[in-house]
Amino acid sequence: MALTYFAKLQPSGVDEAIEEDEKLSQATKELLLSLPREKGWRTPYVYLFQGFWCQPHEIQAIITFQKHFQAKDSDVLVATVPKSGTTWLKALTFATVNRHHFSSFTKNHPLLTFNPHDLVPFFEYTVYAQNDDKVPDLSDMHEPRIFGTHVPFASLPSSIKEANCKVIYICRNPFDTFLSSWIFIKKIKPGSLPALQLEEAFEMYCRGVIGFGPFWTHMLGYWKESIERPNKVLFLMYEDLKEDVTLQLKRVAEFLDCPFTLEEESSGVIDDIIKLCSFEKMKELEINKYGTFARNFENKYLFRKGEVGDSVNYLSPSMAEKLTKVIKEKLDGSGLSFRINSTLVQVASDPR
Ligand code: PAP
Repeated sequence: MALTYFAKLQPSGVDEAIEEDEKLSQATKELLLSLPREKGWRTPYVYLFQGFWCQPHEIQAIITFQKHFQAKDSDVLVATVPKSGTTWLKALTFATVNRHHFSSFTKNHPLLTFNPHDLVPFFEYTVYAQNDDKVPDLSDMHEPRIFGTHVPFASLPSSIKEANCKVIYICRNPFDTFLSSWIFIKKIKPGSLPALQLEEAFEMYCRGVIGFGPFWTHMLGYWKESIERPNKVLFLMYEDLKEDVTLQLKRVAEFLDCPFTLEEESSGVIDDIIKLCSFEKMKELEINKYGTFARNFENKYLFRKGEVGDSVNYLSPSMAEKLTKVIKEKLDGSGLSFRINSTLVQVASDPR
């Protein structure tokens, strides 16, 4: 594969940051030495692990996840490429699945005081973020358990693939996903690392070098599974949610075997959930203005603009053209396409 070949051309050797990292086991350090690596977005390097690019701590956590996680049939998994609408979908899923447990969507609802990432934990950043010797006991978790992950479908533990648990995937057009990632990482990156310039980050993104990328492999993995097993994987689009969130939320509830009743619909339950999870509402909550995620970054950075097509304000015509080509080439024949903002399409087809 061209990607692997390129990565192998990079100088190999010891990464000092890895050597001194006490949170990484010796086994992980040795594994990292054997993997192709490239300059990272947020860490000095990302490593090509099981066919996707990943940061060292995540690789260790994913190995623990693959080794120990036992899926239950009632589990729900929210899966995404980073910056595709994870926070939004986690909130909508949590509020929908647990709607009978809370008497109000405006008072005392957990989403008013917790960030969605705290209520729907990521396997790779939260659940299995500790060393292998500290594997959490998940048997006491309230059911249905809802988890989040950025791990590509092919690398999910076999128990998830084999159990009757459900996976909801949200996909976003790569133009906006790229932009959202670049801006987010610029804000949260440690000061010791120089910020990636837009052009450099864009080149890396187009080659697939970004956390959990290439983006096309990630999307296609879940896309194909959603076609082959529509009861297992529901494939959603961020742009569709922005256009008609009611329709998409009803799809989610039906897929999870908890459809909204006519009575719920007429009494405004769907509207209440949508309002509670809306960008405007979530952005203004104390927890999302001043809280932090896993002591890693401030929650406020998860809520930027929440719009479709903002990338048109950042990408040059030649960049838009280049990414359009990459998308066409990589997704060709798959049936997966994006209703990209018309201005972007115009820019991409009119290189000056
Ligand atoms: P993550 O992968 O770090 O969890 P994720 O939530 O997937 O991030 O993506 C963040 C994007 O979703 C941001 O997009 P932007 O940079 O283009 O603005 C963020 O604004 C947007 N977002 C967050 N919450 C919502 C929401 N409730 N409704 C719509 N968009 C949202």
